[in-house]
Amino acid sequence: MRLSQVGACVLLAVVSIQLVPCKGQATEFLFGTFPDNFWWSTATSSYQIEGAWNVSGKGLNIWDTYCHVGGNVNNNDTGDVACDSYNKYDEDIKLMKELGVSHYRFSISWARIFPDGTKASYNQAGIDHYEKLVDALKANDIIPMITLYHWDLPQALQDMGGWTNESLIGHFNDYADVMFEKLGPKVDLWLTFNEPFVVCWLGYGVGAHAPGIKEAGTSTYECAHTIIKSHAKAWHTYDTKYRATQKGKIGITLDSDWKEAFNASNPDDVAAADRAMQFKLGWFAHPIFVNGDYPEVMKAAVYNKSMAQGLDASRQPSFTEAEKQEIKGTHDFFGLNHYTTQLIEPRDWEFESWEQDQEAKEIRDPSWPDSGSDWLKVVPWGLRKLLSFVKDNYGNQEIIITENGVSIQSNTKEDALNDQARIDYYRGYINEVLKAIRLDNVNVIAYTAWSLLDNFEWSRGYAERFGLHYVDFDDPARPRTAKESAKYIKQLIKDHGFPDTSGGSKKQGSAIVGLCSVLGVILLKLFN
Ligand code: GBH
Repeated sequence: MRLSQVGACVLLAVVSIQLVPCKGQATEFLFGTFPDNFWWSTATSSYQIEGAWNVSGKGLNIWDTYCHVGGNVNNNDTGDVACDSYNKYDEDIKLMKELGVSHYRFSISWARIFPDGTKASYNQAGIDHYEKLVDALKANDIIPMITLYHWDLPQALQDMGGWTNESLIGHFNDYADVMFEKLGPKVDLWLTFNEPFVVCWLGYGVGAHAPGIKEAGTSTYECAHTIIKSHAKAWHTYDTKYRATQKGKIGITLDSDWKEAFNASNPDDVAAADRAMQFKLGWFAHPIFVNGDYPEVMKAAVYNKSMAQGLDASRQPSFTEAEKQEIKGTHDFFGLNHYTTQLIEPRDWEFESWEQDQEAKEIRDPSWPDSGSDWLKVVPWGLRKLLSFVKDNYGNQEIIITENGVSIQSNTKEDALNDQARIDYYRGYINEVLKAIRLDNVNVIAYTAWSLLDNFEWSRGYAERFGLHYVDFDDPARPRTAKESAKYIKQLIKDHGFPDTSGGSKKQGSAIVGLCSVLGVILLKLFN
C-alpha cells in the first residue's frame, strides 16, 4: 500500500467511527421493495389548498375567522385563495397521475356542506363540488381517501364553544352521516379526524391555531374528550348504517412524534419518554385501540396534579362505562402522521397544563439536521421505532401512514425546485418504513407523502413549503411546478421501493471499505 492509500484508510476509519451514532439507532440502508399490495398516496387538506372561502353557499369556518384577524398568522396570510384547488382540482389530478400515486387523501370543508355546522343548513352545492372531485379522481384511477375533519370547524359551532361543547358530537355525526350517504357509494376510505392532538393542544391549549384559546390545563382535555366521543359515534354510524352496503373502511388519523429516552440506560428517562408517548399518542390511541379509556399513567398524572392544586376532581374528564364500550374498537386501521423525534428527560413543572402534567421535557439532539420548520428535525430512525411502538401497543393493526414529509428553507423558486434535502428526507424515512415491514414485521399497508402541493401551513402561512410541487402564490393563476422530489417520488413509486440495482459490485465495494476500516483502526491504535 502506498502512503496515500494508508492515509485514505485512516481517514475512512475515523469517519466510520464518527458515523456510529452515540445512541445507536441509525442502521444501514435497506435495499428491497415493498409488499405487492402496498400503496402510495399523497395528501392535502381543504383549508390549506382550496381557497374559494366565500363561494357557493359556504359558511365561515374558524380558520377564515382566525386568519382575517390580523396578527394570528405569519405575514397575515390567509387561505382565501390558497392554491385555488377548489377551481384547479383537474390540474392537481394531473400532477398525481404523473406521480403515479394510487390514492389521494383530501379533506372536506364542513362549512361547505353545513354552512352553520348543523344539518338544518344543508347546502347541496358543497356536496356537488366534492362529488365532481371524486368523479374526476376515479376517472383517473385514483382512489379517494377522505378526511372529514382537518381543523376547519364551522364558525357557528365555535360560537357555541366548539369542541368543549358536547353537542358537537351530534353535529359531527350528522355531518359524517350525510357524507357517507352522499359520497359513500363512491368512496370507501374514510378518516374521521386529522390529528385531534393538534386541534386540542394548539387550538385550545396554547392558542397557536384557530380558535386561539389558551386553556392548556382544562379545555385541552375537554376538547379531546368530545372529539374521541365524536369519532366513536361517527364510526358506529358507518358501521351500522353503511358498512354492509358500502363495504368501506373508516378510522382516525393520529399524529405522533417518536419520544426517545435521553439516556436509555436511565430508568427515569425511559419512564418519562413513555409518559410522553402516552400523553401524546396514547391519549387518543389508548381509548380507541385498547380499552375505551385514557392510559393509566396519564389519568394518574393529571389526577395527582389536580389534587396538588387543591381541586376536588381531575382536570381530565372521565368516560362512563357505557362510553368506554362505545369507544373501544372503533377502528378499521391505524392512521398515522409522523414527522419528527425528540429526546425526553423527566422534569417537574410548576404549572398545570397538558404539557406540564406529563412531567417530561423535550430535547433535540443538536446533531439532527434542520428543516424549514423549527419543530421538525430530520430523524428517520424515529419512524421505525414509532411503528414498532404502534404494533406493540395497539394490537398489530394495519397501519396507513397518512402523512409524512418535510419543509425546507429556500429563498428563490430555483432553490425550492432543487430540493435535495426533501429527497434525502423521503429516502431516509421511507427506508425506515421498509425496515419496519421487512425486519420488524409491522403491518404498514400504505404511505402518504405530505404534501402534493406547497400550501397554507397554518400559523406559518405560506412561508413553510411542504409540497412535492411548487406553487407560485404571487401569481393569480397559482401555477404548479414539479420539484426534484416529485421526480424522485415518481421513480420510487415505479420501483415500488429501493431495488438493489448495483448487484455484486456493491458487495465488492463494501468488502473493500470494510477491509480499509479494519486496517485503519489497527493503524490508529498503533499510532495512538
Ligand atoms: C400536520 O401536522 C398537519 O396534518 C398538516 O395539515 C400540516 O400541514 C403538516 O403536518 C405540516 O405541519 O409552532 O404553533 O406554529 C403536523 C403537526 C402542527 C406540527 C403544527 C407543527 C406547528 C405549530 N404540526 N405545528 S406552531
